[in-house]
Amino acid sequence: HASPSVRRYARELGVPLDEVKGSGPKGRITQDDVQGFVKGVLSGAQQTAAQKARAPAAAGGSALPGLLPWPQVDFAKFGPVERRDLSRIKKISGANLHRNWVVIPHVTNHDDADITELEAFRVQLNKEHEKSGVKVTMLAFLIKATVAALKKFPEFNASLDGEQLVLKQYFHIGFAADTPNGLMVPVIKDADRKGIIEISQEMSDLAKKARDGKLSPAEMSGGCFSISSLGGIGGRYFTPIINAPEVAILGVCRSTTEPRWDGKAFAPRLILPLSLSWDHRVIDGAAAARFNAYLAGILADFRRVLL
Ligand code: CAO
Repeated sequence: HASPSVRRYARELGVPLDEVKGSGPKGRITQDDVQGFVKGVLSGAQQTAAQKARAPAAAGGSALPGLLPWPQVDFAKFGPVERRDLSRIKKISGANLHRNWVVIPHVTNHDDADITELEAFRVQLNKEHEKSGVKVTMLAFLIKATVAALKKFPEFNASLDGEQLVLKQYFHIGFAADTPNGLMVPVIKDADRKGIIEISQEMSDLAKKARDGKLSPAEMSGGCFSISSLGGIGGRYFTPIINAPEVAILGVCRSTTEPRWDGKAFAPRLILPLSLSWDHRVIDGAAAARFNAYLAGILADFRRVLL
């Protein structure tokens, strides 16, 4: 129960009256009760039902209404433990990854690219540029190949804005960098206008800055598409989480020499595993399979980037 003036007051403040406890006669809600509710929410002492539904599961709330609360376990009961605070970057990237994982309907397509010739070319380039101090990396070729694929499939270079798709006419590619403090995603701006050597140099500078904790917000913003390369570390395939508001991300693992049938015999080929995660609200499975196949085609014969 609440008087019309209290109802109006609650409406103006956006207070859900059914969540306010009344202190008046017969549980009637007073203006003071509404004010107390607002103060409680602002001070963090209280949450609205909508806030509770959005609260991270690990913080004790449920990620979605109806989910069980996060298990509360006294780990020390089972053996010795040590508690460590999450780094600032882990807290920020964790909250972003959690939102993206929960909100975006992810699908991941796996494919392989034959990079035998490309790797030989990369090794040759590095010999030629030995004295320059710039190391040409596979990731630089992947960035350039990705730009070509984004040009061919523009819905991958887009963001959702309500019921509209914002198609970008620029090509800023982010790459995941592992740092002592956690994951960071520096962005190579205008990758379409840069050569492989320039991209390699810039990536090395940005990765160093990321590791030294010196990346500026501008160097991490404006990305259209991200690449997460675990190639230097290992693994076969994985399911990368999309870096919202982007709509797709490419995961790359370690290349291995494998026997491939060339029509007459098995030949040893260097095979790079690709994992493309995409937002099913924007992209369809057929388009994702085509994107991967196109990308693999470019990596197999880099001259195709000119087409
Ligand atoms: N297959 C096989 N070997 C590969 C490879 C691949 N796909 N990619 C790189 N390598 C090899 C390189 O040849 C190089 O070997 P040498 O030291 O013998 O020359 C070594 O791995 C390091 O590679 P690199 O110098 O080219 O560096 P990179 O481009 O692979 O990586 C960077 C740079 C910043 C992406 C990397 O340091 C990094 O942080 N990776 C982790 C990204 C990550 O954490 N992703 C997960 C995000 S989701 O949690």
